[in-house]
Amino acid sequence: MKTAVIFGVTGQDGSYLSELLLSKGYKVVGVNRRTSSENTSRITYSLDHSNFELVQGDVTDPFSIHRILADYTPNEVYNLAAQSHVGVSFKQASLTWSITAVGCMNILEAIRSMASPPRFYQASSSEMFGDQFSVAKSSSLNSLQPVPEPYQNEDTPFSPQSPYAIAKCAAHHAVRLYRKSYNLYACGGILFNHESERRGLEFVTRKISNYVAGLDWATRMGRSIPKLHLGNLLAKRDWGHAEDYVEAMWMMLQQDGPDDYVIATGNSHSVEDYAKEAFKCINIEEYLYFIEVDKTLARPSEVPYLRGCSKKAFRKMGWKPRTNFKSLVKRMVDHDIQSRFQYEKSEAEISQS
Ligand code: NAP
Ligand code: F7E
Repeated sequence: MKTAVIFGVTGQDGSYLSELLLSKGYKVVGVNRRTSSENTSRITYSLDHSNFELVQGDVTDPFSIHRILADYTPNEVYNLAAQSHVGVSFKQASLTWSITAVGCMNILEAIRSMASPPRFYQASSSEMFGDQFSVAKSSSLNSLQPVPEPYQNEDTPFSPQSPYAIAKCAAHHAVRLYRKSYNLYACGGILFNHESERRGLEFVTRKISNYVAGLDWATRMGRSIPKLHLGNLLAKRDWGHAEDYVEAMWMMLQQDGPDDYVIATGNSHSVEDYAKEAFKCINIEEYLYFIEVDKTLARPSEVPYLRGCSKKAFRKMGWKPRTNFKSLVKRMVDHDIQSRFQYEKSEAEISQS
């Protein structure tokens, strides 16, 4: 039986990856940092599984990493641990670097000192591209073709626009260096935005789907709720579903040799497009009425446009996304509406008991 260690198991991706690996017959060791209140709500399925173990550790504490790797001698290690909110990284830059950059270095150092180093996956990010993109060479165009949309792929230069993105670039370069210098099987998965029903409420997609569910409930109750405050509505992102993306992480560690891959859907939509689609799920066309643009939510520096080209991942690993933009939005809104129903039902049961 293969053993995998997941740093960041309590997060969105950690929870899906854990379930994927358990379904493939792995023993999964999930690493959880100490928090003052419960943070395992996303991994209830894994916690009940006989092949899953939750251990305490923190990527900023090299001793805890060494201990876990020595105790379990895993075949594969996935580093998903990060302070992953871009906006927060402007306010807690040093903490973000410690977790997101130094944390990766700590794991790489621990791995290279092992007698039999495990395969390593690093959660790199499309944020590393920042304001850069590539365009198809003009020689591949003729006058009948429309100008192709710009994109980012493995050859697009990095131009990080936040403390978070700089930390991810540092970690990504460390992975490349350790792969070359110590012959490690280490991969950087350059994943574009991926969302889900388990996405944190502070990310824009979930913030919107959760608001729409609240509005749906309020309308049914004949009540009104405050407007939805959003920052930059014009930023464009390439949004996919996290379930599809964790599969790519696993695939990267099953190849003949290590490499870096862009993972994306190839389609880009603005924050406003997402909002429009989400309100449509509850039959509201006049969505702008419910939105207030709040300048305090705009970032000091923005990433205006992301659209990934994951041809390499398809060509070399056969990976492709299954969930398109419309179904992603619908899944998230439907889930949040259902959660509200469940909550209302249990509140009503409590008040009657
Ligand atoms: P997430 O939900 O924010 O999860 C981050 C995880 O890291 C959580 O389990 C968190 O634990 C853990 N963590 C934070 N600090 C830690 C520390 N010092 N030691 C150990 N664990 C720590 O993020 P996600 O969306 O699942 O993303 C997973 C990874 O992919 C992250 O590295 C993120 O930067 C990267 N990424 C995400 C996307 C995306 O669109 N989702 C795209 C590209 C790259 P707590 O539960 O205790 O907070
Ligand atoms: O913002 C704009 C915001 O915070 C998306 C992380 O997983 O993906 C994620 O980073 C866009 C930005 O995600 C609000 O300015 C407008 O342009 O949902 P987000 P992100 O910054 O793209 C990358 C790939 C990662 O690696 C990260 O870990 O939406 N926006 N209004 C807003 N964003 C937020 N959060 N809240 C707003 O009210």
